Amino acid sequence: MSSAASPIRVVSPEADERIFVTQPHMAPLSEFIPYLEKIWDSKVLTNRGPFHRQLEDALCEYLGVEHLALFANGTLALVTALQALRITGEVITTPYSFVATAHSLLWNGIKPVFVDVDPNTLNLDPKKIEAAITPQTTAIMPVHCYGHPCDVEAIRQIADIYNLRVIYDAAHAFGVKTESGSLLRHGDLSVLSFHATKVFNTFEGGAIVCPDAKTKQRIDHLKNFGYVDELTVVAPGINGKMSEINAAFGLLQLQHVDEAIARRKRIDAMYRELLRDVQGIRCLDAAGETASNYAYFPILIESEYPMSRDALFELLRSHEVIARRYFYPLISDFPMYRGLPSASRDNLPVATEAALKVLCLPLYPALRDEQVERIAAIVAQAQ
Ligand code: T4K
Repeated sequence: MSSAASPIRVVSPEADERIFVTQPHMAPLSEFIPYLEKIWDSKVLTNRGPFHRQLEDALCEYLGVEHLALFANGTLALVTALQALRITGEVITTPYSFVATAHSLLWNGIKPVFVDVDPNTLNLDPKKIEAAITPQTTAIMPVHCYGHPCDVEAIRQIADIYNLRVIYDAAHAFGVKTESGSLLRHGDLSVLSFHATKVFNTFEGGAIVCPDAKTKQRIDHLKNFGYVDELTVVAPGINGKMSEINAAFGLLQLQHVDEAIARRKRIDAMYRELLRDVQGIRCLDAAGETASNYAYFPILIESEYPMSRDALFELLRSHEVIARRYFYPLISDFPMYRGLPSASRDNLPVATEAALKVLCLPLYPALRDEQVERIAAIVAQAQ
């Protein structure tokens, strides 16, 4: 459908002006050159070089956490976090996430046990966790989906009672705070992603946030093949290290992240205002955070809306707006998971419904006000 044929009065963008769900925020190239020059001079490209160490310290300070180990990406960080705590058996997790969450369990030979999500936050529903615990359960892996905090207190209480470890997949939760400070301080470990599509990106990258120096040391060994020194290998570790070029870029990006989040906040507010009175469109609310990062703008297309979620998805595409259905399909519907008893849709009614209703609208710092208005107009005027 072309916009000329559409009843919606919106300006048709040029073919090369497609608006994607996100676009990486990048510091000016000129500011990066001095970092590159230093790397070219030193010839230190990787293996915990100076930029790597500086970025770990800078992120601890920015995020308000004690210890942090950088990784080449968030998925390797998740896989290693499970290794660091020697997790085995069964782990309770959410089906409503990016597939890397559950894949990290399979890579460790762990059985994922899917539990349904809360209808308001779309995060793991603590009320449903206890019923899924078996003698094989060793841990819970919740996700702060879209950067909205899980019910960390309720999860902690269950973990304490059943002696379970908690590893948060905090890939979306960079910089998010609650009344008690950084959200990343909850659980035994939290895992971040610095992928190109994230609020803070290092091209590819990730990190594990941990509470004590001993755990960080174990994680540092695990991400470097298990090497302690030239002669000592203490574990079958992996190569999960972040390179100097990514770390240097991260240091520069950190100087610009506050302005990026401020712009995201403005876009989030614009969408909420423009979509407030649109029947059948529900914007997902914050979940008790005192500082948000506005990582995503998910809307839920309810039955009162004049068209289905997929029809709206296609309508937006016809206007060169490439929204995304994060997270559809559910992880539990992919072939390597769907045979698990916990993957049954009857066990996951809230997640199943949310996956059919959700659409993430474009949200990134370079998105202009008039583009936000145009996207909201397409959603508001659809019929
Ligand atoms: N846990 C959770 C909860 C996660 O969401 C993720 C990653 C992970 C763990 C794993 O962390 P990492 O190992 O990735 O560090 C994207 C990302 O690839 C993935 O990192 C992210 N979650 C997931 C939610 O989204 P896709 O398949 O949607 O990406 P893609 O390539 O379609 O990118 C979306 C849009 O972004 C593109 O249409 C255009 C724009 N884009 C993307 C890239 C990569 C750019 O403008 N430039 C780029 O370089 O998965």
